[in-house]
Amino acid sequence: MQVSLISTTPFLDQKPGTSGLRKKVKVFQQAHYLENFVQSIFDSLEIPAGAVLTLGGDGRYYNAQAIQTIIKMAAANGFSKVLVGRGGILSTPAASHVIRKYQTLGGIILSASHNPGGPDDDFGIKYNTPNGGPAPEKITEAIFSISKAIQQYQLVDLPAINLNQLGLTQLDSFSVEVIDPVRDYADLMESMFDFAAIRALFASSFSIKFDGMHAVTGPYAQEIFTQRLGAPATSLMNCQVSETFGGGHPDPNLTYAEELVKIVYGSNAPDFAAASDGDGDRNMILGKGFFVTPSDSLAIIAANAHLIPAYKSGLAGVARSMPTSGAVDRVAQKMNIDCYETPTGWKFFGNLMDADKVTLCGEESFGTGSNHVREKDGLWAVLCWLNIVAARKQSVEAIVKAHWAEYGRNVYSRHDYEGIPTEQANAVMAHLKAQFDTLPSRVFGRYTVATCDDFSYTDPVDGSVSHGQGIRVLFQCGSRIVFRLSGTGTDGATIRIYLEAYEPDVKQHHLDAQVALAEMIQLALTLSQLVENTGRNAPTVIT
Ligand code: VG1
Ligand code: CO
Repeated sequence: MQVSLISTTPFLDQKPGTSGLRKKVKVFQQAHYLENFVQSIFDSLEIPAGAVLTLGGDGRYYNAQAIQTIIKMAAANGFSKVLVGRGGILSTPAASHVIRKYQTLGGIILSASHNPGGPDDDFGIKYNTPNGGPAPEKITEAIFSISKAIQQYQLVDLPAINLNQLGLTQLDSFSVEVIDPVRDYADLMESMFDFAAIRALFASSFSIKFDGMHAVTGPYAQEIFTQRLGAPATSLMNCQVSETFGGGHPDPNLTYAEELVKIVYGSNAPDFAAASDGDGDRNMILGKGFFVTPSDSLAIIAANAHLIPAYKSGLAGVARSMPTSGAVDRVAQKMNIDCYETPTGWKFFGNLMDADKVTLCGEESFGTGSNHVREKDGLWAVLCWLNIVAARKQSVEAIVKAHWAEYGRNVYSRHDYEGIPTEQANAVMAHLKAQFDTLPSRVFGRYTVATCDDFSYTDPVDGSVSHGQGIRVLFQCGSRIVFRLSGTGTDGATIRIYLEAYEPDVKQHHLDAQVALAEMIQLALTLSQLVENTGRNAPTVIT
């Protein structure tokens, strides 16, 4: 195999964000742009003889071309084999599983997750380490610094691989194996959950609706829900994978999964409904006319984990991202296990899981997962809920309300202001920081500020420190407001405001979160001067 060295010049914007490098497709299509980043990943690694790379993406526009390029570069950079999902497709949790199961030297995942796909929309790429998890900051920083100095990349001129044909293609000492993207993952799920109980539930009058949002989980849902668990085909919607996600925004929340939400709040609603995102790592859980807040979902899965075969011997500990509500902390306290608070992004959970400090983790952004892989996992979360419903023989709403009655309710909401000019968003954050010294002890209606800061995290396993992870305003009553700038968007800046208040009184638990949090929502706008700084008077998305 003849390795060609191609001269290039650096792009200075290849800094990975919360979850890899995300840019418009048009940016990735510039000559050398993808190659520079991939070479920077490879240059950050020691690639031993015999190394195997896992490769796959969420199937969005530009996935297939990028896969062919990365195969040629992997061959040139000394990998002996690439494992690639059929059609170049692997959900993010399935990719994590493949990396772990076949002990590959990590993997490259092509995804912009919940961001829209298509020629004018988004593409993304990230490297996952051999534990199956997103590269930690010290590696993403190394990749970024290599990308700023890169002079050349390497590739081998191979014929295009037929990605639709399962099996091995040998090219000299290098090979590509196209694997079934679904089977290994479905087997893993079957080994963890009580499929017999869920099958019996589906055979009763219990009905479900799963919305694949035209994204990567469609084939996985077909295999798991209809083939293995016997749900009728009508239980699935939007499960045909499309490069543009059917022109939609594959983000499973009350705004973007509106088709499913209408069904759930309509007449003849199913008993259970769920959706997942572009790359299959997020989930939304709904009952009949009822929405489960992701932070509550994590807490409820933790509290009921003993009902799930994989966790019946207990949990080592739990972790949540800082902006995620403290509902799971209350469960951990009662179970007498540790609860860790990390910055936003799954890359911070990996060390805790590798060190056996935690079994379950989650984020308020519709991400829940466990140590079965090192990514959040949408279908896994759906199966957790189905297993719990089957074991408790109660509705989703009854399970959530019983949980609140026992632990109190952490009333929670997130308001996103998307597509704000960067200077305006920075002004909002700067205005907040400027008040750090004067806010403590100030009284705003029923809220008195206790402390405020910009969250920092010290990894308890390797001691690495991450600063600037979100502004927290903590009130004396335990309520709090968090302000963060998104690290996954590609259009200007997105300000996220996270609001949380603890309500122990069962008589108040029926209240809509927006009503219960109304005074705090107003206070968040007053403190941040968001309307004055941005001219926006309503959030783009409320979850
Ligand atoms: C968002 C979420 C974060 C999540 C990340 C990746 O990041 O808030 O919790 O880990 O997306 O999820 P940000 O920086 O935009 O707030 V995924 O499903 O897009 O890979
Ligand atoms: Co995702």
